[in-house]
Amino acid sequence: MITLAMDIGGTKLAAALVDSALQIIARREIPTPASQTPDALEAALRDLVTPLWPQAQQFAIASTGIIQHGVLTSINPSNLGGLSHFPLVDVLTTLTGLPGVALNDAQAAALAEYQQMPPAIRDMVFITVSTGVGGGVIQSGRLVTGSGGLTGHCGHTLADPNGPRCGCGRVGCVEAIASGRGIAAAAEGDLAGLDAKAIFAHAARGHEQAVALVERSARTLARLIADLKALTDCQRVVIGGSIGLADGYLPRVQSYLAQEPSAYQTELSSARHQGNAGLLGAALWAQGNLS
Ligand code: ADP
Ligand code: BMX
Repeated sequence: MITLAMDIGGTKLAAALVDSALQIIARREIPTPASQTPDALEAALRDLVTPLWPQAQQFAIASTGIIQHGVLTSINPSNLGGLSHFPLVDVLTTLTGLPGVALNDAQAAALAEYQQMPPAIRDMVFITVSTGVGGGVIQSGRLVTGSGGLTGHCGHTLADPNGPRCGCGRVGCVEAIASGRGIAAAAEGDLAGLDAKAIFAHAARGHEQAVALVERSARTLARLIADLKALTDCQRVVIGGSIGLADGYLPRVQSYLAQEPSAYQTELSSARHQGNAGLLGAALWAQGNLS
């Protein structure tokens, strides 16, 4: 059984053919279209999957946003160019004629990463630090999605009541400070207008403001992890997303977490599947729900 897996993020769209042993046999990636009308997203998805889908028997989507009944609803529409609703599963079924499923990107990644955990770990949280900040919660060995699909949306918990307004409508969310968009939005002077990747490159060369922006993100994430430990008693937090996986980021988070009282500390690790965690988690979800 070959699954066409897709990962829809605020910055990039990825697709892969994944076999029953969860091996990736082909993979493509394109930027998320800048003008994100439903038509633009549909056209980009068509371009992405056309070379792949004829070899697949089913599809599986990991997507940014709250995913319920195959429909994407943004909690932070500004992450997705203002796109608030998109009928993911219907669009892909029409495009490919295949049966398929969809779930949130961080929830999918949590599922894939949990497969790699030692059996003693029953409670785990995955956090993506990427365009936004997303999360997936494993409790007692099972992925929790919630009745409304919202479980794990830890990017929208409060980091600073005096912080920036988040695209979700709240003020001071973790995402508004720690995410790629949050880092870029706070940049001033010679860093103004740069994306988070470029700001990390400046930080690596010791640029004072860039270092401060990266530290602010890592400190905010560490506090979030302490909150998640209190809420879920997680034995492990796995960090992914291009910012979460960036050189030196995890050790920074670790050093801020070490400043918290011991009850709020937990083991941290980088996503074993790196940038493929969402794709593989979606394929696993399809194996459990379709095959
Ligand atoms: P998506 O949000 O689409 O899943 P990513 O996980 O790649 O995509 O996250 C995109 C964010 O990560 C952007 O803000 C981008 O600037 C930033 N980014 C990409 N590569 C790097 C890198 N090597 N170091 C730091 N930040 C990066
Ligand atoms: C936002 C939210 C989450 C998502 C997270 C990471 C939207 C469109 N997305 O908090 O559902 O998991 O971003 O998304 O409201 P990414 O695009 O950074 O991977």
